[in-house]
Amino acid sequence: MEAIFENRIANDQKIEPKDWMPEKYRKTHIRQISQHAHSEIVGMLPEGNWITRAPSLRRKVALLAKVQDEGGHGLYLYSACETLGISRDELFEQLHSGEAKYSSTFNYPAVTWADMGAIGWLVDGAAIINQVALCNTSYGPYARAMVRICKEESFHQRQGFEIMLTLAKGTPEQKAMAQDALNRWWWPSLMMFGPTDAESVHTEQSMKWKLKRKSNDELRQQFIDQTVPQAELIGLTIPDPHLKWNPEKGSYDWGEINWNEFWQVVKGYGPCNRERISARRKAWDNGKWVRDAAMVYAEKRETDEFKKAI
Ligand code: BYC
Repeated sequence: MEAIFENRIANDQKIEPKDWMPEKYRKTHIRQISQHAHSEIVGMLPEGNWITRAPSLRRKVALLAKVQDEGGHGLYLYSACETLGISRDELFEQLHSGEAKYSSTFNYPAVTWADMGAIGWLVDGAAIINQVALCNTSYGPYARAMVRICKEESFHQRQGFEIMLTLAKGTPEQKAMAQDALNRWWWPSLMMFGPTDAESVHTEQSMKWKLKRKSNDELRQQFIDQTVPQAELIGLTIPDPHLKWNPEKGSYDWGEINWNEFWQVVKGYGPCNRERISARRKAWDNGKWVRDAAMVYAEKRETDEFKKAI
């Protein structure tokens, strides 16, 4: 069994839910896919906060659609995760108890409208770079979910960049607001790629299983190289005094991430960790009557259909 599994991985064939897989492969996928799903759902909160305050109908419609898309991404990912033999109730329990992580970046507040631009441009931009690599991941349901998610993330990234572009071309106050949002979201976006390769406990095994196709540092570098020219194009400055083009490497050198801050946020002590988890718990508790009603209705339909059949 193990030899067949290894052979499939070596030949870039997808592993499907009913295939035999090592227990550690299954658990690692539950960990990563569920944390990814939780990130999408918790990621709705900072932007959801701005839907009622969007500056025009066009902006409101686009932001509403984007936040709904994130909810949809969470649902595809929870479904993919359930194929590994864990229930959605268990997954939510892990999120609410703090056992499962979600992306550190969503523990920062969205304080001005420009943050909607910075989140779309940088956070979704970072997510795409990470997720394009995951379209080719070895577990079939995860890879297929990623293909659709990436298409939607491209729209999100562009709507964010367009907000930043508009603000950067606007009044001096608007440009300052865009710069301030870039200053606050730059480093949290770089942190989304996880610890350095030297510190990453899961990368080595995940690369062998082709769960991860590129390392944390490789993806982070790719994001920086892609994003710096975009900032230059709209006349904004990346808040890193050490950022410098390195012609020999053919990529940017850049400053040190504040890893202490990263781990504090990951461990639950970021600016909004408590607020985010309590919002999710509240949504779960308030939705209980809907889940209960849906279950009763499903049982009733089943009984009715059974009665009709006999
Ligand atoms: N935040 O060994 P490592 C979105 C944890 S949402 C928190 O490198 P791995 C969007 C890591 O879990 C997109 N924790 O781990 C939504 C591990 O702890 P555990 C979110 C982090 O798994 C709404 C420990 O640190 N994307 O697009 O090999 C609006 C050691 O790390 C973080 C995904 O989830 C972090 N940033 O690599 C807008 C992508 N980084 O689990 C946008 C899928 C690390 O042992 N996930 N940790 O307790 C991945 O690609 C990988 O899981 C990571 C980490 C690159 C994130």
